Amino acid sequence: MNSKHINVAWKSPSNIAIVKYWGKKSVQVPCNPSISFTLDKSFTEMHVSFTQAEKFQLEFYFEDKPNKSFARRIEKHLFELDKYMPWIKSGHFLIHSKNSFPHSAGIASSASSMSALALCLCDLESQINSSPFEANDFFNRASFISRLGSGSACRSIFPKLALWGKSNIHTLSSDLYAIGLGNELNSAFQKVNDSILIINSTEKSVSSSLGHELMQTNPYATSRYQVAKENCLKVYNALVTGDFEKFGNTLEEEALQLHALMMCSSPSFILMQPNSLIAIDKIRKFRKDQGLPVYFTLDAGPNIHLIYPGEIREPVKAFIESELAPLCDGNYWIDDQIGEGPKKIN
Ligand code: 2P0
Repeated sequence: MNSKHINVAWKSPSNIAIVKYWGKKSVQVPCNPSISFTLDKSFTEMHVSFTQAEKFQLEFYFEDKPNKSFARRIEKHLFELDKYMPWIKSGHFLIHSKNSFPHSAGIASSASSMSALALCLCDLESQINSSPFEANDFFNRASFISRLGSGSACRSIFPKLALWGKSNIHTLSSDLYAIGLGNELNSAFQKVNDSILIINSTEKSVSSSLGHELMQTNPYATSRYQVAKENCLKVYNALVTGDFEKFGNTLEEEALQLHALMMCSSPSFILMQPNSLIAIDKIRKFRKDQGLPVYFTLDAGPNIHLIYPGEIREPVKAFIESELAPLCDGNYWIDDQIGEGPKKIN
């Protein structure tokens, strides 16, 4: 090892799944392939200072304050990476992390934070070994390492569009890392907007790990995994041909199926709230009345992601401000869009 002390920093975005990952096998292997848009304004910025030491040590700060629960998760992840990055155990890590979105926004931050951490680790690795990776190899490895921290994080590594999980869409697809498909997107999807309506900003009532675990006994699991595979193909075809309507119909089907799966799990969870349903109703009515391609999706929580082409931003913004923002917690919504993926901070 040449370097005794190395600082690295990366900014990495969150992503919104079009076809959802819900259900996994051991070691973060998904039960079905998933596809996502990479976001732009919702990101984590992480600074890692590594010093070679006798013994492993971690100091973790979230928004300049020590954060024990996230530190424990990162420590566990770093120990589990020993097989792939043995140098970790002889390092003192000082990590500062912050998100561009408020912690209380109810947005899953594991995708942005675990991908930012993986990028920092792969960057450290190449400097420690004095062997710069080819760009493609670097991002593949970062996606692989991200997946071990949080499944959905492996999709955040790539610009615009990512596919994770073995699928007949693409010969290079893998259960072990995501691949970027941004350059296959039709021009109709180059400027997709994602307006995130914060219906409720409190913590999720079901953790992702419990949600994935509940799929093991869900009576509809087998048919769900088959439908998800087919939906990946449908969505991919719509994305490359520029068919916003076909894309939007599958987007909504996926979101409602994810919530239906949780409703019929044992124990069961209802993660939407009355205002989520009112918003969905208004969105569908607006689409029909105005003839505009505005569709919705949800994560495993009550917040609504409004997905539409950038070209119709003005009328949609007016609709959000008059009809949807009043349904949000403190009228709060996040004005995001499809993004170019992670960036190294110098
Ligand atoms: C997704 N979600 O595809 C789905 C849709 C939430 C709803 O992936 O246990 O935090 O860390 O692998 O990635 C959330 O699960 O789960 C998730 P882990 P993760 O985005």
